[in-house]
Amino acid sequence: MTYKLYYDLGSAAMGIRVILEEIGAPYEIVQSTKDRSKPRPPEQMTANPNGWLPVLFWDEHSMYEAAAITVFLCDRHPEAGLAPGVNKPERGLYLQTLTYFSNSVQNAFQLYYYPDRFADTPEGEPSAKRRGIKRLRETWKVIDDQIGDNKWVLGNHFSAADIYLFMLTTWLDVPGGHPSTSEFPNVMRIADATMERPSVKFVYEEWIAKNKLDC
Ligand SMILES: N[C@@H](CCC(=O)N[C@@H](CS)C(=O)NCC(=O)O)C(=O)O
Repeated sequence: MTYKLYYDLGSAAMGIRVILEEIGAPYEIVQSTKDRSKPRPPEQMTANPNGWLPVLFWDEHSMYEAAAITVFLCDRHPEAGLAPGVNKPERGLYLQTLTYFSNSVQNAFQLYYYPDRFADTPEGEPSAKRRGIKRLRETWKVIDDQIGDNKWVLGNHFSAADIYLFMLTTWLDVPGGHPSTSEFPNVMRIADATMERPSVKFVYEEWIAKNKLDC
């Protein structure tokens, strides 16, 4: 069985690709786009009428939502050790953090990147963007405090939550007014450590080169 991942550089599909690399599962990439002005493959739109990435296909099934795909893949491949099992004490924090990333941190990014979804006139969009930037500061601070002195997001063990955190930090648009990770030293420490993983270097190489990030 080969997973099929609908993908674009810079999209939330990148974190899922890192997870697939860490798992070592066979997968293929289907090039799509996060650009809403461009057509997306019809089978992607059928699986996810919202039109956004990532979408994962396997056998005759498909699903979307990056956090849900993360949980799904890590549970299907426990040998990769990317998530605490259902009876482990860290399981609650794992699910809490992924859901918070998806519901709150990503929502703050959406206010900034897709302000038309939050304002009913073009005149309202700058206000939505500004609120998004403030919300980024608020939500990243909650995560930074949650991490505290932990080595990784969940404590002593690397997990898919660290990959998800790293992916979210790559969306910070500092020239556009977003906070830099240097405002959140615990987040920065984990993002930097995650960037050292071969899976992350492999998946993000092109993106890092284009965005001139230090690696
Ligand atoms: N809640 C979704 C959001 C995904 C999302 O916003 N994807 C962006 C790229 S990171 C996208 O495909 N945008 C194009 C669109 O919204 O049409 C998830 O976490 O999977």
